[in-house]
Amino acid sequence: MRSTFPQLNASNLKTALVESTEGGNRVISYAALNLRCDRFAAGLLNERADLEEERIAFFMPASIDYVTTLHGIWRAGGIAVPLNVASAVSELEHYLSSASVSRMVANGEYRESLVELCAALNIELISVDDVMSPLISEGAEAATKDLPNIAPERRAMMLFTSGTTNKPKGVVSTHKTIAAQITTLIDAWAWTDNDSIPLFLPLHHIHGIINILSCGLWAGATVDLYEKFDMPAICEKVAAKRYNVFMAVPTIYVKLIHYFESLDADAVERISNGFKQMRLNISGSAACPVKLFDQWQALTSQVLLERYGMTEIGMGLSNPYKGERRAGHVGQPLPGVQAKLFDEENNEITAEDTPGEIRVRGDNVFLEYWNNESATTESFVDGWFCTGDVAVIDKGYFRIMGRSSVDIIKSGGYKLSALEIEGTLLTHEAIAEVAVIGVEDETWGEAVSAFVVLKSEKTLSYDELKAWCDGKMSGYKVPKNLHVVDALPRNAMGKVTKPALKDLLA
Ligand code: MCA
Ligand code: AMP
Repeated sequence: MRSTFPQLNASNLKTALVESTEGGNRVISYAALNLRCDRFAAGLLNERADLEEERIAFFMPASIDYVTTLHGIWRAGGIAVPLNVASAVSELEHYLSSASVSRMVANGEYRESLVELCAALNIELISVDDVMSPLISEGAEAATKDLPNIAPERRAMMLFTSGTTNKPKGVVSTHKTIAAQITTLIDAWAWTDNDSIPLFLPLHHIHGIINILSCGLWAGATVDLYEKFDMPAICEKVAAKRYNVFMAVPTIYVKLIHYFESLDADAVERISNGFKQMRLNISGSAACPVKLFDQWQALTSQVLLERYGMTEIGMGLSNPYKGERRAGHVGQPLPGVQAKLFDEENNEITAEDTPGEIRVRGDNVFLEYWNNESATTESFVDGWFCTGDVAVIDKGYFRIMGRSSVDIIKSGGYKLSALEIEGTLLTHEAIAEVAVIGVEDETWGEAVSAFVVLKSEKTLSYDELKAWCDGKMSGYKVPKNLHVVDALPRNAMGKVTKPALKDLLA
């Protein structure tokens, strides 16, 4: 017997995953994928009965091996720690040591890039083939017979989110959390085994892991895996009417619209017809501007379904599948999710148009921040998780107003900590003081902008800074612009007043 949470739809020989590679497509059915996950789990266990929440990290793009690893760890009783393959290797050290990771799964060039780091941290570096090949000769039966029975309350996954503090925290969810996050979306968005969806988002975040991959596999749909957002290849498949569901962050819809502008009218018509015939297009992870909502509808006839979520809660609010999808709004609580607004004195706000913090309760909410009891306790009030996002209720629908912290930036769907970026920039030998803010941007939503005071006699150009950041932080964190100033605006307490920096730009 093995855990029922979270499960793959094991029913048939239908295609579960299609992996696009340079050499062509690799296709796997549900039955074959299940066997692979079992074998991988058995290989991880080796002689042990249960991994007992051992943390196993993996550094892989979207692939059959990624899914094998994720489900294999779950089936063997471990905690899956998927890492961002776009991370600078220097950024991984914090994730690996704070989670006390003992094994790391990576293949090919990704494996090569980790050899030194894993040796330094005493982490065993393994590949999917290393783990599975000893079992292949033993046949299907041998692989499955000894997998443990996993209680739904057991820890299953750790994702890292940038907090307002310097170091990203590990957000731990259980099998039960993950199952709740998946099933609410299966119901709300009417997933079926007739669905077919492209997956091109990174696989270390809820959007890719839960909303697309896990929902698709739970429903018995077909998920096409792309290593990255390969716009021409994806648009070709859209034009060929391969997909009926499409999920992306607003930046991707902006990029698609720009791409259309570079194509001739016939090509645009083919692709927009491909979108037109879909049953659902979803936008989330960051605010979808009303202008973008309207542009997308004009181009494709699709009325974007906008929803709101967070690493700690999965999805919380959604516009309806059937019913009014209102631009600039994120809808209402999903089935099984409770979401309310509260004021600073922890009083519930029920009046319309009165801003308050969104707080969430339900099986979808994470268990804890790893090894950080105080942060976990502080993020809950009376059992409600405090999101830090401010919203109003406007004619029955939630509308996001912004965040309570200026130190969180959302760029292209990635949540970034201004303080983390500042910490790295401060190690530059020319920089004396620095403040990082997010500045409104049509493509990225917010663009990372750095204000620096230089040490005396030093100079720094934007290109020099960008080159220096290479390898020290993920590319998407690198400031999009640099402002050298004589002094940073500070309040009477000496704290930088970040809103004043935005005023400087205006
Ligand atoms: C890439 N670049 C970026 C970003 N992405 N800069 C700022 N912000 C970004 N998000 C930079 C690169 O560093 C590079 O810079 C240049 O853009 C081109 O990089 P490339 O990788 O080719 O770009 P892309 O493939 O077009 O990537 C854009 C993207 C990607 C597809 C929108 O950022 C992405 O996948 N974003 C989604 C992240 C996501 O899944 N978020 C969900 C989190 P240079 O040329 O200077 O080197 S989960 C969540 O938020 C909650 C739960 C929720 O509600 O979903
Ligand atoms: P993360 O911590 O990376 O999961 O990012 C979660 C954050 O993304 C939320 O706290 C919100 O600030 C933001 N977010 C997600 N969806 C939306 C949306 N539809 N509109 C505005 N902000 C959103």
